Amino acid sequence: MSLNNREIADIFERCADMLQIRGDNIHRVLSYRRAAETIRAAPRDLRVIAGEGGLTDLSYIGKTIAAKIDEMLETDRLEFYERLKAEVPEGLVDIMHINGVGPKKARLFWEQLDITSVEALKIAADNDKLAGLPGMGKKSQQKILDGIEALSRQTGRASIGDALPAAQRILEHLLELPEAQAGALAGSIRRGRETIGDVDILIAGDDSGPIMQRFVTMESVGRVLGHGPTKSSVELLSGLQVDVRVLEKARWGTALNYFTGSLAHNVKLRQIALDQGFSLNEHALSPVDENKTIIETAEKILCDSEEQVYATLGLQYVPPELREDSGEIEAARAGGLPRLITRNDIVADLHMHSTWSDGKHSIREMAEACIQRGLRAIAITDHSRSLGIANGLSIERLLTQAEAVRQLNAELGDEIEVLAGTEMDIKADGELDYPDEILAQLDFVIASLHSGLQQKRPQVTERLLKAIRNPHVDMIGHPSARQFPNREAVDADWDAVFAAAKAHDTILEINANPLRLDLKPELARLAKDLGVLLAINTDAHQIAHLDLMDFGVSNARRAWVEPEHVVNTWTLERFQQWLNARP
Ligand code: DGT
Ligand code: CA
Ligand code: CA
Ligand code: ZN
Repeated sequence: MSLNNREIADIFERCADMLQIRGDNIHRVLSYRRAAETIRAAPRDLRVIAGEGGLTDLSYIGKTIAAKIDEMLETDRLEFYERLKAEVPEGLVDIMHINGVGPKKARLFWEQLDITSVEALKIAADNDKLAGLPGMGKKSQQKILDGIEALSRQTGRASIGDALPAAQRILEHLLELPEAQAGALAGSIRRGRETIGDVDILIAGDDSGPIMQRFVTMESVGRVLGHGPTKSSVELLSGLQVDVRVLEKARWGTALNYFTGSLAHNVKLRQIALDQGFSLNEHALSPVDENKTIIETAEKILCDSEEQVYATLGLQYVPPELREDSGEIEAARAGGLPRLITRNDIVADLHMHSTWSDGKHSIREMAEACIQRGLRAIAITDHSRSLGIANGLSIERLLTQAEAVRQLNAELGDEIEVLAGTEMDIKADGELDYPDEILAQLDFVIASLHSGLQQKRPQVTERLLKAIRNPHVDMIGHPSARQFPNREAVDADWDAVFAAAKAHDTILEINANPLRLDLKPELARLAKDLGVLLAINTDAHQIAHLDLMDFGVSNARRAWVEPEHVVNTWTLERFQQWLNARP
């Protein structure tokens, strides 16, 4: 076995981790980390790139790193990494990735208690051995135990933010072939789930040979897991698994329906079909006798569209995001499916950052990028003063920024409305980061949890309620503070939070960043059902992030959300009226 892109990236990543544990210069650590990132994102095999002499053309790959890549391609090992392993026990790398640990603490546990594995760390924490170490206490010890538990729950699923662009590229690549008559993504990625087990792609065509050949020989393939005429599977260099199925165009509707799932939705549909005298599978609707056995002599119904499948069963067409057997079939039968929100309904983005805090672009650059994207209103919402790590704004800087935003707004005229806002921290002690008289001077105030995320339910709930009740707070940002892959949502009494949001007319956010997607669909649906206002925002820290809106819209669709429930679908006039009616 020779090393592939992902394995080489992993080795560099581990080198970076070990250097960091050893206490090396941060620039040296970062050079390995960035190289790993570049390699993970590379769409082509490193072996091919190296063969063309193109390694150093990749960003963050200089001569030193390129030489190490060559060494790994030739010898399947890296001497530098072997030497590091002799010095820094490998288990420390796993330890430092536990939520709440990091390189310094990993080193502390190693030096003080000779701990070199996650298991040993868990035993030490269970026996109360960590709490007495310098800079540690009962709380941080418990946090580590929680972190170890979270680690064991990790599933190896990909974020939709990583999987969707890769899947779309493959689909387009296959559709370039004349043999490919039509194509679509299916499975969980079509349903817009926040994590993806594997990517499912369907292609319609009569001659599958060239399609499968093109698929298994793509440059981004790491390993071929199966190669047949109707189904092939590969593992990409990134580690993502992709299945491609080729089928007759005449059966497109039943096939797309079957492979989109979910399994639970399919099972219910099949029962409805049986009740009407048909067996439903990926190939057709086949008439059955009273023993539910297929009547071989009877003519089968082939469906070339999903619409036809649902119509034949007497159902409204069910959008993929709803196919989770959570009431959609009953609603489709009664003609009561929601008119789901779409990207086109969105005319505003009320949460974004600029160079004033931890964003990459200036407020003008962000505003102009939003004009290009057709938005009618945005809010500039940089971090607040206690978030030092994100260069949060002091009161003085906040007020200066608000003036700069209003100036910009005047210059941009009718093209877009730029609101002066803040993403204010709800501090761990429950206090808000700016006083009311300052908040009163802003156009749009977000309050968000960024710290104290491990607190117990009553405490977290109280913090959220206090922010919601403050008349100056217009919206709660990413309310549960979850982050993929390993930061759990806070534990809060959501019934109480939603009731308060409804009572005080405070918006709850659906944060569109694919690493957040917060509120998650289940909670957003509950909030919506209670009449709570929602907003879908990108929380962009750079211009490219403005395009993450689609993920938020999918998430809202999974929550059965209609345009009416979402304030950034409203006309500017209506939204401003709403704002003006607030203190
Ligand atoms: P994933 O990959 O774990 O994120 O989730 P899915 O939903 O993409 O699941 P996957 O890839 O195993 O299968 C794709 C779809 O194919 C699934 O949503 C429903 C359909 N499917 C798979 N196996 C069966 C089965 O045994 N019976 C039926 N009715 N449908 C199936
Ligand atoms: Ca799948
Ligand atoms: Ca699959
Ligand atoms: Zn933010």
